[in-house]
Amino acid sequence: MSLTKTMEAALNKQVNAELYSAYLYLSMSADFEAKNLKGFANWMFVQAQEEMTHVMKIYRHILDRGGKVVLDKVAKPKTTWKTPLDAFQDAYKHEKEITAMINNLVRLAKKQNDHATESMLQWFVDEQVEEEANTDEIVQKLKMVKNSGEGILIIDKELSQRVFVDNTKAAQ
Ligand code: OFO
Repeated sequence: MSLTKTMEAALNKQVNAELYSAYLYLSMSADFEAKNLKGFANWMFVQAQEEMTHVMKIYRHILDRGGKVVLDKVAKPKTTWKTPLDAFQDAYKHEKEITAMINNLVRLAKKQNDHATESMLQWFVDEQVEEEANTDEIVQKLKMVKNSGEGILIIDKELSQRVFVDNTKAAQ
C-alpha cells in the first residue's frame, strides 16, 4: 500500500520540522562556540547530527512507500541566547512541540489504517521520551547552578563527552 496524499504531505511537513530542529541546534552550537563554551557547543552539534538522522528516517520512509519527498524552505532559527539555560529551555520547549507533532502523525496513521507508517513513527514516539528527558535534565542542572561560572564550566566539561551515534540504525 502506498502512502495516501494526506499522509505524504504530513510526513513531508515532519521532514521540514526535523530539518528545522537540526538548524536550530546547529545555531545554538554556533552561539556556544562564539562564547567559547565548547562542551555545550559539542552537545548541540551532536544533537543537530541526530536530527539529520530523524530527517533521513522519514525521508527514506516516504520514498520506500512510493511517495515523493518535497523539500520546503526551513525557517530561520534564533542566532543567540542570553544564557545556556535560555538555550536549553528553548530546546526543551521545542522537543515538546515535536512530540505533539509526532503524536498527531500517529493519530493520522491510525485513522488511515497505515500500519507501516504507524510502526515507523513508533520509533519517534520512544525517541521523543529521550529527547525531552535529556534536554530537561540539562535545564534542571543549569537551574541548580544558577548561572554561576564554576557550575557552567563543570556542565560544559560534562557535555563535551557526548558523541554522535546514529540510533535510527540500531533500532532497525
Ligand atoms: Fe529532537 O527529535 Fe527530532 O526533532
